[in-house]
Amino acid sequence: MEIKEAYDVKALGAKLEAKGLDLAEVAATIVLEEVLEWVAESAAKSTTPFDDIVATILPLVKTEVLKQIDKIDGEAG
Ligand SMILES: [Ca+2]
Repeated sequence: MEIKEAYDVKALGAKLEAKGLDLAEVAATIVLEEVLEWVAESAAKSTTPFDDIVATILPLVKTEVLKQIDKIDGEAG
């Protein structure tokens, strides 16, 4: 992709993507992992037992959301 204007971030993204650096999916995966870890740690520290129940299904949630994240670039993997 040719740069049409100075410091065209979209063009840079396309160049990186062409080299296999899928930033959108990578970033989304990092955010998901950190958020789920944060929720699990919070559930363990909080006094309410209800979020502990939610925490037990987080691995399942993670699997499902990762499938959706993989669709961001329209390609498997
Ligand atoms: Ca993908």
